[in-house]
Order: sequence, then structure tokens, then C-alpha cells
Amino acid sequence: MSDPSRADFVVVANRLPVQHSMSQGNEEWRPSPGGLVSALTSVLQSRNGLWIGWLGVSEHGEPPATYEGIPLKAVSISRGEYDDYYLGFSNATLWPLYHDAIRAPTFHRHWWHTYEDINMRFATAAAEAVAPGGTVWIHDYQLQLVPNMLRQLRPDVRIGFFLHIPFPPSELFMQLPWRREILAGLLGADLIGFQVPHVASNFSRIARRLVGATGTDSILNFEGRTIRVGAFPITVDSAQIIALASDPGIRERALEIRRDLGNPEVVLLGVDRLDYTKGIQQRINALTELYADGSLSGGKHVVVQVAVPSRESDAHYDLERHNLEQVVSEMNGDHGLVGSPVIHYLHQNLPFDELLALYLAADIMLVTPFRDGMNLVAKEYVACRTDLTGKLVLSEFAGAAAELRGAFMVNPHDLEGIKEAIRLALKAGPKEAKARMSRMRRKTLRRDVYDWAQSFLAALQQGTA
Ligand code: GDG
Repeated sequence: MSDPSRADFVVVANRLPVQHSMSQGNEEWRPSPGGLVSALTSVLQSRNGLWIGWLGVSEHGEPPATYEGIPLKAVSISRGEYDDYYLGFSNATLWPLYHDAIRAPTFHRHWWHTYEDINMRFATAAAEAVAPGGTVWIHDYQLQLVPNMLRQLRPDVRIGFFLHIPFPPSELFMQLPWRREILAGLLGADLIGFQVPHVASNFSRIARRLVGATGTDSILNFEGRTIRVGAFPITVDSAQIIALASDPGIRERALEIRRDLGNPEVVLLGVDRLDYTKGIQQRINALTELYADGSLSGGKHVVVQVAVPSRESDAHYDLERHNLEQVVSEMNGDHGLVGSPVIHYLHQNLPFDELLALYLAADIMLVTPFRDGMNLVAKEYVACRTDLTGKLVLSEFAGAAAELRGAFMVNPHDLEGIKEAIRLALKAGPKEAKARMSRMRRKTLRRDVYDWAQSFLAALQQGTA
């Protein structure tokens, strides 16, 4: 007899799919934005699933028991644990280490111990929630120990893990004092998914070298079990984006944005979480030099940079914001005209409709992270350009670069290279732009985020039956 209080399918992620917000003095729980929530929601709905996650730092009482019919189970994390597990080990140790160490990672034993404790809390919650023989899909770098912890508690369960961010090359991963524990944690899964193939192979090599796993890059053997390893590049909800891109209200808003910007010849756009991995300052430095050398000119070329507030209680992010705002105001000070700034900067979380209108208003999209697991902004821009206009300048170091070969590629560390790519994008005529955009759309529209979730889960079921 199956226990009705247990679910056949469980998603475990750091965050629940709802977030707290205040609207005109009223408290509300709203869905967290993004395609991941939509994709997982539909999979959970079709499989009698449940979502386990943390509510975020807010102390706003109980979240709803369900979201779109999906039961939610909140894991609570105290203020002190938040500092050590989230701000500390997740975002000041793992995040920089996994992104090429472009900021020095910090290692503290007490952060690690709290990371272990919180991972055990998530694993216990999953073990209590999943039905016999059920499936658990664990997400991202905050929860890398959960696969093995859950396996110890519930050996009957099928366990998948997907890493949304890069996995570092061995030279960097070796710095981690708890490198063996992290590998053993991940290897508790039946399937470990990464964004791009070379990252998956790199992980398997490290696992063979460091903890004595055997096998190939795609099938490892460890402690008597078989673990599949593969690439599952995440993508966007293209049907939804295409529908929004043809919405008359959003199209009108895109025209209005261009009018508000003074009807320039060219609008250049950046949209990023305000994060030091995204290369925003370097990009603005490149743009400033292009205004200085006359490749761009005030009134004719206008830049819009949306920097979405992120991890605001972290001092690194605070400093990043401060430095970014400094270069933005210098750029306007040096090159702006009265009533016509050269860069419009928004430090805001915008409604998705407004983001779409900005994508439609932009002639050139600038996506130049120093390192990025995938980068969905690049794919969203491509998906919404249904008329095949628009040009994308894209970092070689974003996972998306493997698919979006029609972009103007840049090494984000090379200031002259960024400038040159922007010049080339400015120069490219409509025919070249169309050919490049068609190429990128063919690739992007082949699969959507629902296919992504289905392909991961199909691979996870392989070898069962
Ligand atoms: C991590 C990995 C990987 C942005 N501004 C607003 C807004 N957004 C939405 C975008 C996009 C998402 O946020 C950002 O996703 P990215 O992929 O660009 O970057 P990360 O947040 O760093 O995501 C990344 C991703 O996980 C998925 O696996 O691709 O590499 O780092 O969807 O549209 N949404 C709204 N308002 C905004 O102002 N509503």
C-alpha cells in the first residue's frame, strides 16, 4: 500500500518556487521568476510531486502549503546558519571557486560544518517525503552533499543531481579542503547532470583521480554502484517567450522605451544579476572607451544596463555595486549630453513583461560574463527576436556559447576584444544579422525547458525497470 502522504517525485532546491513580497501594504507569496520554476512545476504536476526548499531570509510566517497544486515543504534555516551556509560556504567559498576564482574563495571550517548540517536537513526532509522507490531530483551547488546523505537514509530511491553553475577545472577544485567529501556527496546520485559536455567530462576525470572512481566520462563506478554523468544544457520556455514577443502591449512598450531613450539609432542592452562573475564593469569600461574614440556617440547610441539586485547582504556584492555605479556615472559625466545620458542604469528587479519589452527594444544585446554555467538572458533575447533582427555579443565563457555560434564572440577579459566585437556588431548589416540570428534561433528553438527536464528525468530512469 502506498502512503498518500509521500510523493513519487520530489524536487529539492535551495529555494521554494514562491517568494514573499509586499504589495500596497499587503503580504503576498508570488512565484519566483524564471523558466526553471515553470518547467519543474509542470513535471511535478504530472507526477504527483512535491517541492522541498528554503523560504529565503524573510521572516514572514508560513508560506502557502501548495503552489499550483504542488505541495511545498519548507526547510527552515536560522539567521546564523544563513550566514555560514548561504552567505559563507555557498556564496563566498563555492561560488567564486566554481567561477574561475575571479574573486578569491574563502575557506572556513565552521562554514563547512554548517553546510554539512543544512545539507543533512534537506536530505532528511527528502527522505521523509519520498515514497518507496520514488525519484528525487536535487538542484545546484548549495546541496552537493544531499545525494549521498539521502542515499544512506533511503537506498531504495532514484536520485538525480543537476549543477546549474560551472564545475571548476581540477587545479581550482583541488584547493577545496573538503574536495573528497564534495565528490563523495555528488557520487551518491544515480545521475549527475552539468550544463555542458566538457564540464561533465572534467568532473568524471576528477572523480577518477581523487576518489578512485573507475569507468568512462559518462559512466562511473564508485563503491559498487553505477553513476551516469552527462550534459543537459538548460534552456528557456521558448513558446511563452514567443507568445509574449507578439503581445501588442509588450510591442508597444518596446516602441515607447525607444521613444523615451530619444529614438537613438542603436540601443545596446545588458541585463544581469548584479554579480562580479557577469563582467558588467569590464563591459562598461569597453563602452566608455568606444564613446571616447568616437565609435559610439551620444544621442545616436544609447546603452541600457539592468543590474538586478542580488545577495545584497554580502560585502563583495555591495562593493561590486558601488564600483559599478562609479563607472556608470563617470561614463555619463564624460560622454552624456544634457537630457540625453549615454547609459541608463536600473538597479531593479523588473517584471518579466518589461524585460521582454527591453529585449525587443534592443539592437545589440551584451552578455559578457567571465564565467557562467549557461546564461539564460542570451537565450531569452534570441528566443524573442521573432523578426530575425538583433545582434548578440556573447562571452566565450558562458555555457550558452556552445550553442549560440551566431553570436559575436568575445573573451570577456580582453577589453580590446570586447570593443572590437561591439564595433563588428554595429557594422554588420541586416543580411548578416539575419543570418546570424536565424542560426541561433534554429538551435535555441529546437528544445525548450520542458524538454530539458524530460530528458534529464528520462536519463535518470535508465537502468531502472
Ligand atoms: C544560474 C547560473 C544558469 C533577470 N533580470 C530580471 C529577471 N531576470 C531573469 C532572466 C533569466 C534569469 O533571471 C537569469 O538567469 P541567468 O542564466 O542569466 O543567470 P543566473 O541568475 O546567474 O542563473 C546560470 C542559470 O542558473 C540556470 O541554470 O543559466 O549560468 O548562474 O531568466 O530573465 N527576471 C525578472 N526581472 C528582472 O529584472 N522578472
